[in-house]
Amino acid sequence: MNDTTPLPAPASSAMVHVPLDDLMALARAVLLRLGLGEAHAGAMARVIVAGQRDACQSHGVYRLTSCAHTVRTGKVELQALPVLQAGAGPVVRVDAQGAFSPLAFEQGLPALVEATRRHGMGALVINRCVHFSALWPEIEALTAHGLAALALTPSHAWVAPAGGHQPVFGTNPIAFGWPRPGPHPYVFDFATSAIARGDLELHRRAGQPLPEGCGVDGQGRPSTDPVAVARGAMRTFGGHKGSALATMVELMAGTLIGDWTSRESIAHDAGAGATPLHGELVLAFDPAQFAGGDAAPHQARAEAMFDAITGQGARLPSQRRFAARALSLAEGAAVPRALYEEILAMAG
Ligand code: NDP
Ligand code: PYC
Repeated sequence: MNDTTPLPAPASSAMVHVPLDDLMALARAVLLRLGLGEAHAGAMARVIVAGQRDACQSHGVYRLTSCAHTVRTGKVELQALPVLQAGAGPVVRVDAQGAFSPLAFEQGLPALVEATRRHGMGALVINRCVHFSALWPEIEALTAHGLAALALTPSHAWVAPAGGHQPVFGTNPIAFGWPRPGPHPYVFDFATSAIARGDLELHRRAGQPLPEGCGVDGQGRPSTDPVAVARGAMRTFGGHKGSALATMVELMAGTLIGDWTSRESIAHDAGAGATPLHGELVLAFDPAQFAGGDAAPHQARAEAMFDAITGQGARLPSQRRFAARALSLAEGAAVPRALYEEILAMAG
């Protein structure tokens, strides 16, 4: 959720601070109890706990509740293991076989890095995955190898095109990363909708209205009621520009990779309210090969640009996340108390 769409911060007494190892054990226990295989539970817990650690409330431990609902609908494979297809070319494919996506990404990552080193550029195509996660953990896994990266994925058709009011697009996130000297890469990761669906759900759970401009009700009238917007349509960010970016995500991470668009994902869902089922496209670029020689001076020019941004008091994307991460590593991840209790109950 960006600075223009704030959900009022809970009072500090409404938060508990949970050491990251404990939160990881709790998330794994919940996922195993839901019937997921060991490998899936581990990969999913890593992504979910990373979200909470970085204070990304819409993609942190709250996701355990929607994973549980998805399992109950029967719309996800609990044990199926990803099937990797990596040849000598730049495109690495992983068929997630209808299971959750984090394990598919983890299994494709080494082959993607190898293909990128070999060809200068590589693509990871993940097919048939149930996708609930933020994209920045995947981007950071690539910048850690010194690569630039771009990730795209559709979701369910919840979002109307600019000028219309019938859902066509998913919330379709786009994430980008650029490796930097020091511990933190440059990373942005955002939904192309005015608000992520996860944030809409958090507003609904908290009984809070949405910020203006996030969606319309079933009659196409602007609304700030999360329930009415969930029944109507969400809006893209930035009008026709967000609408075009959302279209690109449907094409590049849907039809291009032979997988479902958000419309097909929601048709398959048939009102069950499960997490979307579709594909994901992750692209990686080796700066050493793209620069056409020594990349170091060009990296230095990128650093000069970052300095020009922060030098005037503007912040870089992910700066808030990295600050939250440092705090969580020192004090444990902050989790809303009511949510923590709900998750403890889920773990039995
Ligand atoms: P936000 O609007 O919260 O943040 C978007 C990006 O902008 C972040 O990188 C954020 O950095 C940065 N940012 C925010 N405010 C500023 C600022 N003032 N100056 C500079 N940068 C800023 O993201 P969304 O709510 O749109 O998306 C949240 C998450 O939801 C994403 O991780 C996305 O991947 C996930 N998502 C997943 C979907 C899926 O299908 N799997 C679908 C849709 C969304 P920072 O974090 O540091 O604030
Ligand atoms: O927050 O929009 C969202 C979302 C959709 C799928 C996973 N997260």
